[in-house]
Amino acid sequence: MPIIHILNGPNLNLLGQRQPEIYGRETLADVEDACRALGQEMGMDITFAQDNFEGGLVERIHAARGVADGIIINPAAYSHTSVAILDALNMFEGPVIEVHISNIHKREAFRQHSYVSARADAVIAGAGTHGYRLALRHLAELLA
Ligand code: DHK
Repeated sequence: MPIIHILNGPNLNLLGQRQPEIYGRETLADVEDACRALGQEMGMDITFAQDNFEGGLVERIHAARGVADGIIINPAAYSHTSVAILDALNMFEGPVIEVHISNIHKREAFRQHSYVSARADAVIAGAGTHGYRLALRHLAELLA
């Protein structure tokens, strides 16, 4: 059974409360439940985590090495700033899918560059929280 680590960056713990006009009304727990349900349907073992700290995300990526078959990551604001997360992902052997709930390309100029995209095998932006399930389906294809 493929092992998928789904990692979420800063402020996503407040999903559902933070700027719902941009990020929607679903909570991160709702996203986790939906991912676990789809994972079960597709025969995937899902680990789901959120971290407000850059180093915490780096350590979770290290922990995925040699353990997870694929990573789905919404690095949130660290997408636009973090060479450390890019470097950590470059040490991960499997496919990496980058997810943004909002369409970062329609937003402020500073959101339109993501360091993580230099490593990601696919980038999903603007599909809302459905983007996580799209990422799971794409990983299933890549790992088949
Ligand atoms: C989430 C954030 O927290 C922002 O900092 C990013 C991303 C966009 C999202 O759309 O999921 O710029």
